[in-house]
Amino acid sequence: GQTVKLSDYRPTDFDLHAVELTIRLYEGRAAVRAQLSLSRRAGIAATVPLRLDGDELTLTSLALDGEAVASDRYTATSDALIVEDLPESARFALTIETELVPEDNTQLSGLYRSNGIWCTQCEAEGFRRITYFLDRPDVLAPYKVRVEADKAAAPVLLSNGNPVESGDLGDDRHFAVWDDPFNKPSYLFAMVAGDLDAVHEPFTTASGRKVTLGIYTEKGRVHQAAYAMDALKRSMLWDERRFGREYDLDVFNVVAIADFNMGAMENKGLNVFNHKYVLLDPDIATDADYAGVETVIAHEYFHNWTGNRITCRDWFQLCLKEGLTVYRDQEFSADEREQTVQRIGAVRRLKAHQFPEDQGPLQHPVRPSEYREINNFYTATVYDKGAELVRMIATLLGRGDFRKGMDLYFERHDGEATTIEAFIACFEAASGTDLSQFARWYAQAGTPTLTVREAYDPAARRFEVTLRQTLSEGAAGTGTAPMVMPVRFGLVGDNGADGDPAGTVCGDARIADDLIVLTGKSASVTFENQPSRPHLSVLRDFSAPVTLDHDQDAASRLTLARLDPNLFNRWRAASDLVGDALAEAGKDPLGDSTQPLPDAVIDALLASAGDDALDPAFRAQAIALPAEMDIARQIAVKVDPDRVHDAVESARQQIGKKGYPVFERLRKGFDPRAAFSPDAASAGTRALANTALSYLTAATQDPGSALRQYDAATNMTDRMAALAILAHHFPEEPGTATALDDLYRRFEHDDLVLDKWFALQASAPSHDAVEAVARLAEHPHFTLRNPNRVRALVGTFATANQVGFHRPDGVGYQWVADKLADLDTINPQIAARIATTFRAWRSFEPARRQKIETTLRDLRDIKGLSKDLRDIVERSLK
Ligand code: B3K
Ligand code: ZN
Repeated sequence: GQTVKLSDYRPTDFDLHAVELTIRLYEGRAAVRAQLSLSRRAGIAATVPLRLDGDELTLTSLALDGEAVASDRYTATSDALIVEDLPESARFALTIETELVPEDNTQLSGLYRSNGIWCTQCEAEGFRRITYFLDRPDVLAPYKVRVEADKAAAPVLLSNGNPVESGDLGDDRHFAVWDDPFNKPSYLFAMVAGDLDAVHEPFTTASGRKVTLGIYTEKGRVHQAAYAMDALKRSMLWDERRFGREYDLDVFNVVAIADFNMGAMENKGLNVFNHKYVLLDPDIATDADYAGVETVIAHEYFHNWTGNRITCRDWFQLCLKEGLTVYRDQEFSADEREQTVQRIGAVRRLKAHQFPEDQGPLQHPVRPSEYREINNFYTATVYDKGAELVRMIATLLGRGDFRKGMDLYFERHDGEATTIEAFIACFEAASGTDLSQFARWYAQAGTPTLTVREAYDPAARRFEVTLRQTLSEGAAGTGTAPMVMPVRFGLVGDNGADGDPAGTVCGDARIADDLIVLTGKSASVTFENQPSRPHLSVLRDFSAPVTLDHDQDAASRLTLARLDPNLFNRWRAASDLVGDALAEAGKDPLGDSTQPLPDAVIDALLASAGDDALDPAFRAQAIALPAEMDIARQIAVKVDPDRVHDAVESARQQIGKKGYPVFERLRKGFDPRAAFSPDAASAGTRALANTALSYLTAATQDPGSALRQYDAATNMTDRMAALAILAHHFPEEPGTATALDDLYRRFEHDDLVLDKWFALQASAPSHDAVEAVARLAEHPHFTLRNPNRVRALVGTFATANQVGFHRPDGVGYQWVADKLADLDTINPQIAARIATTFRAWRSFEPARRQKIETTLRDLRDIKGLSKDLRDIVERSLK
């Protein structure tokens, strides 16, 4: 494959002024006519041809200003159209006709059909699969789109912008015309046509614009869109209040589609969603699903300003829209739900997905400087670490100046395709801060380590804290210079109260209030008048995306786990104590992994769990054990997943036994028949009760209460929680198979619940799991053509079943690799995404490590591998 480099960026030779598209849809084919108004850019020689991108295209006709272009003036291949002898300076109109077969488009990029519905997905480079085009984000134009289709097959015809015209064509066909006045890049184009149900609601913006909101679903499912509609309205209001951003068209439409490569897509005025992130009701969806819908609806809506009104100059700037928009959706969820719980969730995700990426062979900076396949860069690093960088800017500047910087960004760059440099410059201008050193975060890959050492001198009543940052050179080789690290902290007394944070800095740092900003390799901070040794609560709220190395004594850690007034750090203190103990137990091949947790640690966990003054959702987080994958990452070398699993299992039993009275009390206070409400508080109550149930069954080794909860459940959250306990911990119990069959029979016709059914079985930890998933892959409801189904079975097995996937004989690796090879011929983007699971191969004990490496090499040697999958496999082996 060819490598694209940021340093090679240059603007196009031609300007695009307007686009008119006509899309005619028929059974088995689509005819596309694109009329492009273009002109040669000043200074570009008349001999320079126009080169348009294509991908698997068939040209049927080409005209210049209405006249057919002679065949010696152009070259058309499936992936490019080159036209010579174009006017020197005048505008000209190029009319391009292509013909496609949407039914055969299994990659789900470009124009395809999902359950009979025609739809498009263009980011990053899908528009070139519809017509030849300057398919890059810095080419902006207004679009006018006419869609024609059979009335019965597609009564609904949608595109970007505002509807301007529609009518009858005779022959049972009709048309609609849509006009999008906002300049946009091709990746934001969308069209949907089909027999859809819809719900509409009005929304009036702060300045009085009347907008009609629409959500479209497959027939018979529109009643499941109510929560999404509610989340959309709350998102619109929040963006007005928090960022002063209003919506700008007469309509805003969302369409839910069954076959979709990712979560959703922010096309201007016409968001297209994976239906998993729209369709909900209490019978089919869990609380986590509700939270997911709220987040994704908000995220795509927020893109209207951060992504659409202001877009990216090139794909290297992807974090300009994604990191910023994730930051915005995180802030929205924190405001709508509970701040600490949201932050804990975001940090857990960052550590589970971004840290391993940043510490392995697929490492890349938040703004990469080269790629072979851009779709492989929609990563946790670009999205989630990208959001952390925006969060750090907000922390460094403070809320007021951060908002001023955002306002300036919207004012300066509205309508542009711009860069990270331009974004950062707005915050520098608004605050008078020099952010040039901070900008290294965008260029240097890797997770820095923040080392914290403390010393207390009782005679002098002085407490001294030393901070040091280090970054080791990883696969990306992007440098290790010191970065700007905001470190929020508190000095907690034995009574759990924060002391005065005033301290004196020595070295490359500054301190203001409870924030130390480390700018050089190291610095120390001295706190005087400390009559007793304070408990240092450092990196509060995870104020920088770093690995913390703090050799704090056990007494302080336990105090913080019980009393830190910063709840985020209270959670982290407990979760680190547990994580460290489990990593110890999981790593030692001779040690005893049956009592992995010291009593004092369990008591600290139970203190939070039993504290009724705390938010139930927080309490549920406080006693949730780390994922096996997180423990494996902490062990880092010679990992044996079986040992890690055993350590976690015995910790569950230990906590369950010691906490029995607490968990019993929590269960007593829980009414499983209470009417379902998806709000955060109710969800938190369910989370806590279901965590308690899991510990109780671990303590008693009796599935009875889980079986009863499954049968009595009045919502999917409680039902799935019970079923997960049964499938994961009581696989031999006859009632488990009965419950799994029951779920299947109840929901056989609901693909979203079937995904849960597949995923739950794929995640059940056992050495026989590979046989189980192999059997499920033969199930009539399994198909490689639906990304959700593939993720549910293959993706879940490969990422959430450490014991099964890493079976010592390597058959788990082999099974996944075989599926990926098949999938690659159908949908390379999804194959490449799942293949990233192999990237951690160097961290396993020698036998498994060698087997994963062989699996990767065998994959690499397959002829005709897509460039998506090849890129991941080759970089993983590096
Ligand atoms: N921008 C899209 C992701 C497109 C992925 C292309 N491979 C969804 C989002 O981030 O909002
Ligand atoms: Zn996004």
